[in-house]
Amino acid sequence: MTTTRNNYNLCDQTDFSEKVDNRSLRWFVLLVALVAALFMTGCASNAPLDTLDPAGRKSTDINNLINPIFVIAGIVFVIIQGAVLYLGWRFRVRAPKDNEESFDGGYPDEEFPKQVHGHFAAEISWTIGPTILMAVIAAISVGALLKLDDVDVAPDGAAYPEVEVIVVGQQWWWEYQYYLDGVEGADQPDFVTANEIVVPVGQDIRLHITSRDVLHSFWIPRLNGKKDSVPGKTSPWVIQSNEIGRFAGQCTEFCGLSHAYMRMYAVALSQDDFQVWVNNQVRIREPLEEGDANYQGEQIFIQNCARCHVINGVTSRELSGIVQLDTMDLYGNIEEYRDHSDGTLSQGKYTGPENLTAGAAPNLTHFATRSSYAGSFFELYPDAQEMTDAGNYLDLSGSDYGRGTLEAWLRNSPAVKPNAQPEQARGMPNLNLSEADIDLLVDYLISLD
Ligand code: HEC
Ligand SMILES: [Cu+2]
Repeated sequence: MTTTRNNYNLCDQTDFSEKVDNRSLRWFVLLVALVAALFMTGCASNAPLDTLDPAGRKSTDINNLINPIFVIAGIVFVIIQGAVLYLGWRFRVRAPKDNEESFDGGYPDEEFPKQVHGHFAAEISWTIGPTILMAVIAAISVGALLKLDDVDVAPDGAAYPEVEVIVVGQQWWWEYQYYLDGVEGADQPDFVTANEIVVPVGQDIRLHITSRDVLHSFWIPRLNGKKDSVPGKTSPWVIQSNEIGRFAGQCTEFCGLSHAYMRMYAVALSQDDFQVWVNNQVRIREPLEEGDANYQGEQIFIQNCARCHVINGVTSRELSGIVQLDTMDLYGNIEEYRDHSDGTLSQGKYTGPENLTAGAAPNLTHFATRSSYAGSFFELYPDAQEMTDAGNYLDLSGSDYGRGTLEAWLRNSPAVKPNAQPEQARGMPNLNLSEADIDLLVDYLISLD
């Protein structure tokens, strides 16, 4: 049954072409915006988050889920979009040709397609088909999720089966508390580091992810999916890498001002290098003697920095009477705090000068062994990525470093990373140091290998 439409009068010829111009302009703008947005996702060249290039067991599981679903979704997309485009083209409204007679704003060769009502087979198939498809996708998704949630580490052949790490998120950096014999029964970590979580290649490492302040989310895309870091709660997680190298990560739960600058790296070392790294990290420093090259820098550090930062063996209370901030006691619970100079526990919000409600400051005992700092927003060594990927992470502290950026950080850290909110005491404040002191401090910091 075909009818010719002879009362088409939505618009006359001129209106119609104006509409087309307007509409295609709008589509063009939308398309440009879309393409630009796609390109912009590749802009953060210093934080390459690659979800499609798995380097570990868990991220491979995720990738194995993405691929079949992408293929299914792709086929459905092509069929549906193909049909929509074809129908749009096949049944488009045609303007009258010059030699055709137009009547009353109508279009002479317009036809109504055949109308179908209540086609049983069609209705059943477009109900059952997608249902089966969704059921298949659901089944493989749930299977993969269960696999990811399985945080039992596979210890087969593991060289360091007991190592566990408490991961503490805070505004806006990550702390790693290493327990070489597992967290159970241990009352304090063997050492504490920041920004970079170092693991032996090939081995599952059990993480316990938590937060000192607000919600964050721990995500190293090439090694595993995201795990929220929740204050007052500890979530188990596992990372494992099959490759030696450095893998970028990003906090993926919006956590305030500097959320975008809250990054981290996971570094996978050969098993031998990992042991060397551990042996160095547990090392406690000796205070320098008068006459040592960096003695003056260390003194300036103790005066200006030790109220927030710990250097094991140097900033202890016996030496300086300073409150140590490397435990959760002080900041984990702002209703209650412990003064480490005499161990007393007090009620109420701590109001001393070191009241960083966002958490303790990074432990700097082996600062110069890390490739990045301040939430991995700054690289300490410009060629850290290449060196680490080539297995030379342990040699970093002997290579060139970015003195200028480190000076800028000490000169006025909130100016280079939107950080300190004085009324809330988040991040590292501007300490108004003299250039001479900054010089000495940089020399000292870079000596902390
Ligand atoms: C009021 C507390 C406070 C004081 C005092 C302080 N800092 Fe900090 N510092 C922080 C916090 C918090 C961070 C983490 C900031 C971030 O990552 O955004 C930090 C980060 C750093 C880092 C980067 C460490 C890393 O591995 O990420 C260095 C280096 C540093 N501070 C050096 C110093 C020096 C040197 C002094 C003394 C001149 C000093 N800080 C004084 C709180 C403080
Ligand atoms: Cu965060």
